Amino acid sequence: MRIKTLLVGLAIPTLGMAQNYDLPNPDNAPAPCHPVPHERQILWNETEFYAFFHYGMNTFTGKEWGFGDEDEAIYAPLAMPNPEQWVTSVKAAGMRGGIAVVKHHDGFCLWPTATTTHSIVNAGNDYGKNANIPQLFATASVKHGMKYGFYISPWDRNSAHYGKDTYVTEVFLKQCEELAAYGSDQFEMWFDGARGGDGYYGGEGGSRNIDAEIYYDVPNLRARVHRIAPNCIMWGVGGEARWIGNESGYAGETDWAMTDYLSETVVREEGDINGWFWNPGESDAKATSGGWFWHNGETMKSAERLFQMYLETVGRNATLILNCPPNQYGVLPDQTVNELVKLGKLLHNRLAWPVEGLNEPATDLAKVATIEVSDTRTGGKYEVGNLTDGDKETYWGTNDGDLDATITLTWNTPQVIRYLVMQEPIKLGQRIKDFMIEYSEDGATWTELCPDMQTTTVGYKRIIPLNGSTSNSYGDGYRAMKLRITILDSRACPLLSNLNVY
Ligand code: FUL
Repeated sequence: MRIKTLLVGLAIPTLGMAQNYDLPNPDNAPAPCHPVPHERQILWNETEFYAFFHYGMNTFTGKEWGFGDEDEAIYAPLAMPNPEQWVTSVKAAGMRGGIAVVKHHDGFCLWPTATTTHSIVNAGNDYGKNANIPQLFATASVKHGMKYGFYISPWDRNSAHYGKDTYVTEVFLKQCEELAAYGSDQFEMWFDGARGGDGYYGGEGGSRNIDAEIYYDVPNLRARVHRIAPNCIMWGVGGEARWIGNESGYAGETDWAMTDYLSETVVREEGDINGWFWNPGESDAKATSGGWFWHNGETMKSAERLFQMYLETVGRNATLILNCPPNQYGVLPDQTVNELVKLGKLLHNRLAWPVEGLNEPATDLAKVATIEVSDTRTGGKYEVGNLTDGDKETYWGTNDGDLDATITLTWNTPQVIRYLVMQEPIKLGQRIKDFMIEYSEDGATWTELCPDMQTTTVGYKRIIPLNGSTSNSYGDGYRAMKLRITILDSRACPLLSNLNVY
């Protein structure tokens, strides 16, 4: 270490500045292709698929947006709310965590906060008063090995402070800090984009409108929560992950994890190859037919429809936060639970997604193939075997300047193939921008697969239904002796950490 410092120090006056700071690189490690994610964004991305639980005052009024003037006594659960049931139900679908809504736009807080009396402290019955939702939810999540976080609406129609400076300093930031204290290991805090309008505003009424970027003191908000919960992604207004631009459960087929700042819908869905900061997409979508909150008579979407959503979000370099609303008993209804179990089976049987209690995953055919690549980066650490070793830290890649490559999988006997999964080691940036997939049944003649799909970006994860259809992806599959992936272009030498074929 001392020798290196000395050499750099001596070299400065005599050599060009750029070389003087080159670090030794004995493994020929590829340079990152900027921008790159923060470590907490990588951890967040690895959650992939998690739940949203909209529950609160609206569950009892039947509204989607409460006005803020609701009497606290209306919040009166018909049984003790059971967040542990929420957590175990979504775990059966293969989800890895969840976000509980603990304050919606009506301002009613599902924990005893020091900032307002509009909270469970004044609930209509003991079930309501005694169920501290963030606490129960955090405890249940930890018990079941699930990640957790909270939705706290910045817009608060109950608070007389809303729109004034005092709301941010005396109410909102304090509430975020109170919630951060429910678990320093929480993975995401969710802030919706609503930014004012009509409200009860503590009885003063009127319309209040704010500029979210300035009003919520975002840099301070981020810093104060990260001081308590360092790996907590500040979603939306927090600027660490972006809304995917729709609430229908899809991302763009092309999806970059970078953007410039606030962007129009197409950039939200597709990101921006020239974006200057790492701002990966999250898709929020409803598993039920109607609103975000539970309403009598609403039905659950089918497991097949939810599987399609998964392919169009997680399979396109976004994460999926799927809303499953608890009812007035404080539990997920049976219909929800049953469909979630079916979804877990589909993910496990088709994509080998790990689901507790299920032990017959789809066979990963990449593991039994012979894989040849056109190029391998020198340095001894970037071999093709890294694609299938199950280690997210190792990767295959090409030499600097080689922006295209082929990867060919060959089986001894033809295999029926339906899905291709690829992952880039995103800590080195998102690189691949164009690829093509072909298969051969006889080992000699090639046919392109899903030619109408944008086979452009990969990112943290890309899942390609090989028949090109997300709504009917399973189908008959293709009998293949060989499968060839041609990377046609990349922002820097392409790298892949994982490859699966099912
Ligand atoms: C939106 C809110 O206005 C909806 O009520 C819901 O909570 C959704 C997830 O975010 O911005």
